[in-house]
Amino acid sequence: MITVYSDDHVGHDGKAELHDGKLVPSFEMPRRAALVLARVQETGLGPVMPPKLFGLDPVRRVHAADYVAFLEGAWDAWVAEHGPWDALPFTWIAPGMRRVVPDHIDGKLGYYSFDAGTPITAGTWRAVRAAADVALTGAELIVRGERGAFALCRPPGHHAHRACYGGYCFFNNAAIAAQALRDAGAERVAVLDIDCHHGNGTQDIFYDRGDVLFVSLHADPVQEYPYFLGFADETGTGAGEGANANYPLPFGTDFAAWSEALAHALARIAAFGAEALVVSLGVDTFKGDPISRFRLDSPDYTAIGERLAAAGLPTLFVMEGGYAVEAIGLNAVNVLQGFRAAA
Ligand code: SP5
Ligand code: ZN
Repeated sequence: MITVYSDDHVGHDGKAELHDGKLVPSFEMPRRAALVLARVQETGLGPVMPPKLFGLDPVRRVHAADYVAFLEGAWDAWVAEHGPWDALPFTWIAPGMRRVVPDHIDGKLGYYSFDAGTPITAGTWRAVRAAADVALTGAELIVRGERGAFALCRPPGHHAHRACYGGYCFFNNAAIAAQALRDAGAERVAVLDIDCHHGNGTQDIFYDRGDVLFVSLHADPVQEYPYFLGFADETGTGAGEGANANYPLPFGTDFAAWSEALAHALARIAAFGAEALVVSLGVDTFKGDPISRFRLDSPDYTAIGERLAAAGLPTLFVMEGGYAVEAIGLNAVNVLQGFRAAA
């Protein structure tokens, strides 16, 4: 299986996020991608290739133009106002307030975000562009007939909405890839999100569309971030009615229970008649993850890969979360090896 990877992620290097009332070192760090790449190489999963450059047009197929322009200029605007340390928002729009774009960078950060865990740093723009190119290159491999491909994206993407960042995510790499697959001729595309957190951004981007099915297994939002989306009664709207399926699971979920939900998710994907599958591959379901509360173990990831292969679809894996850094390579690449062996 081909892995697509770019070093351009390293400059996205947040110092701190707001966690349990304190500013703590960012869980989402450059070493994550380095360790996944090292594991890809050490296991001989397959060749590693750099991304092609696609520009911003395919990004704007799922993100608002003003949002993309904001991200491009955010670091410079922040530095001009505050100096060269991480840009973090501190206030947001609540119901009853006005949705007007502020002039001031502090207002803009709140306008275009939904949490205080997602710093913008000197290399963020370059990293998010590269991650989109990595996802798009992976999608192109699938279009060209690969059975599976791995887009080793960093930063992750599934929390990013059409015009809003958060949850360590800026561009929604999986959504960009799914849209690219549609634009390349796939009539129906499914996105299966197995990150421990609900893929609120991906869900919202495709919520009113019947051509992209979004299915997510995640910690129940009554207990876990992102709290405000990801409930089981969210089934899509308009043309998208029936093309969204959430499987919220309680803290402490082990592989047996998780696996049962996966069977339901895969049945939904089969019934939908997808021509291609995008997997939002988070491994923060691992029992050792520092910010999550599921109980999956490393060998379970191999079994997940085998189960995904059995769906029989051309499959693009897009890297999302996973913060037990020492185990991230093992867990992520176990999924890919399981898939490759069974495909
Ligand atoms: C891509 C991805 O996995 N993003 C995750 C972003 C999660 N950020 C907030 C995590 C909050 C976890 N809260 C745990 C509280 C423990 N006291
Ligand atoms: Zn996550």
